[in-house]
Amino acid sequence: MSVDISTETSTSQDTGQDRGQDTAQDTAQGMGQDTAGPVSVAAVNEALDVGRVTNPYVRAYVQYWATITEPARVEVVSALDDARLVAEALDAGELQPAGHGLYYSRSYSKDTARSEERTIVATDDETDAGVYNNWRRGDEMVAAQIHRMAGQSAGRTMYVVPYLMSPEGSPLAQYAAGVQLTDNRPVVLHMIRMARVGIEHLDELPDPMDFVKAVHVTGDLPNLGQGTPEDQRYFVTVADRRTILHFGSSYGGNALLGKIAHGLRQACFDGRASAEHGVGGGRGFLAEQFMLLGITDTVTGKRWHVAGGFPSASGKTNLAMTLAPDALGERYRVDFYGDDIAWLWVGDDGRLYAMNPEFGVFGVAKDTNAATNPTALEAITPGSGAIFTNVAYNPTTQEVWWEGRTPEPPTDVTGWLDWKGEAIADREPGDTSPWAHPNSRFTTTLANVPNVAADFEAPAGVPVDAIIFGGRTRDREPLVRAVTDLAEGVYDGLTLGAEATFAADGLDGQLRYDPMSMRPFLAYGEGDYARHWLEVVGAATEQPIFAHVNWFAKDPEDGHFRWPGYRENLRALLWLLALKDGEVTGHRTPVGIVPTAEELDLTGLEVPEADLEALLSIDTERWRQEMAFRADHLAQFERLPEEIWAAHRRVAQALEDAAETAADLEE
Ligand code: OXD
Ligand code: MN
Repeated sequence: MSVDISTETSTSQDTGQDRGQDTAQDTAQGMGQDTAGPVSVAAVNEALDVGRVTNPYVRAYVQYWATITEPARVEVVSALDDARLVAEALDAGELQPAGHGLYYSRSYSKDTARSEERTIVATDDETDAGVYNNWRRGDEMVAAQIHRMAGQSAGRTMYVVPYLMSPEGSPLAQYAAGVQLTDNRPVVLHMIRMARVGIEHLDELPDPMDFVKAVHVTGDLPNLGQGTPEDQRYFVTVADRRTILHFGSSYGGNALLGKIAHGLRQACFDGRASAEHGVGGGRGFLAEQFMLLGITDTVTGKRWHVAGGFPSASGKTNLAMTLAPDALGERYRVDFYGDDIAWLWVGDDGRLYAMNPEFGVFGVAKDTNAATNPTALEAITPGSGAIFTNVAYNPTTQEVWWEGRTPEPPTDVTGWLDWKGEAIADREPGDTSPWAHPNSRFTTTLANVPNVAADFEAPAGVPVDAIIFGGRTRDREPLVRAVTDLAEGVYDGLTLGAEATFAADGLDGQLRYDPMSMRPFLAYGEGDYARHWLEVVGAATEQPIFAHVNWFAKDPEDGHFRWPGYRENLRALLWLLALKDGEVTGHRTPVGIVPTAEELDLTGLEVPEADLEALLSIDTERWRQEMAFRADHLAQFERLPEEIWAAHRRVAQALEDAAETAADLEE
């Protein structure tokens, strides 16, 4: 695979090495003065030499962007630089200590989340436009970003961060290499936790041009007009040039380019394009916002792997990092692979495989506690190197806190600062605004998670037995419904959504659709994406079972959650895997197979009978209402495969038949 990088990359191989006019001051390793002018060509070359960057395309790319963004110096980093960079960031006040080997960072207050409306996918092919991907022309967006980024790194260091978004030796490693340029040291420290960082990861590129060019320029955050008509920010993936150009944020979701921009958006595009290069038996691969876990039955020795997508706030991270419920813990072991991204492909043996391209977890802190996610808490203990962002912080005691960490905030508020850095003690009486930002985060490596799978870095990935989708719905969805037909499974993913949380968000009970939980990350049109899904998974000789899960059903009378959730959710997955293995049969409904009450292992768990009955049944009327919304949702997508429409019609017809039978019985 190689791509034309001429528009972004200087073709000049001018090393400038013997011009001799540069002093050691403005050369490598960040030794120059802040007042220094733009780094010279010779100084960039020296930095690249010191950083052992020999790939001429990487060198030309760095030179080109240094000319545009005009940093004062350039430094090539590797994971081995972490301790030094942490010390520098502490000295500079970019990080603050949060206990032994733990760090705290605070962002600019208007820069705390991804901005979907400022995020663009650009290509040269208009047919890549989808409903959700904010498609624009490549040339237009490259020119706009060059204009925005010009001179914007003045006085700063441009860090060159070579990275790999896959385990070393993965069959998809060719799509996983990238070089992020960033003028932000905390971003480098996050990248070191979230990706495999170091030039050695790029040593084995099949083609020296096979790296994603990922340029991040922070910009003058207080003056970017965030959320106003004058908004200066743009987060652009020029997917057909394998180039990412993000300007105007230091928040992880916008600034850690290996993660969302490369790991999801670029990889979504590459996954389809890679079919031409024979990947996945000529079908390519899928890059999905999926968690990935392993379950082992220690009695039978059976081992399964489950991948799945959940729209935000539907419990994906908690499920990804779950342990078996206490009552089943002797028998079942749950292994963690990943909480946010999985790449899936069909291996040479015909099985569907998955791997987590990331190296760390960038988790939402809110509501993370010993009950919801004990393994996350263990992954951020002293010495783990974790970085907390936008939580509440006490500089005196070096403690951090977020809503839901403990039932109540610390009673002694002395020294505590909220996420904006304002003293809690100075708050007006009655001020109940959160101490931590609702999107505050912790960043830690996968290896810190106590139940990380022994083979989480295995180059071959792991075979996938089940693909689950998990929405957040209060009444219509049962606890789990299995789907054994591929097109119906893909259809279910395309109609995934979370219920509007406030009346203002939408109609009562109506979903905000989030196909496969990929709405903000799709690189091309939804119809073509559905086709790619059918082709990749359809090529597997052993089909995974699909399922839809819902942990959020409520009793309409008093609003209590019918299912305890969290670690108990494993019971639904165990039933699903037993169904796949032919050990249970469930009962068939128009929308899939649901467990019978006897089949669900409820050892050590009390679920009131009325709740259980509701959890394992289908509300046909509510489903019929949903089908009309689904038809409108799907009708937006161009080139939606006929197989998906046929699946929709089958489910709709089965619901009509069920309604008729129910009416007949009533008569
Ligand atoms: C996200 C994330 O924004 O994973 O989805 O951080
Ligand atoms: Mn995510």
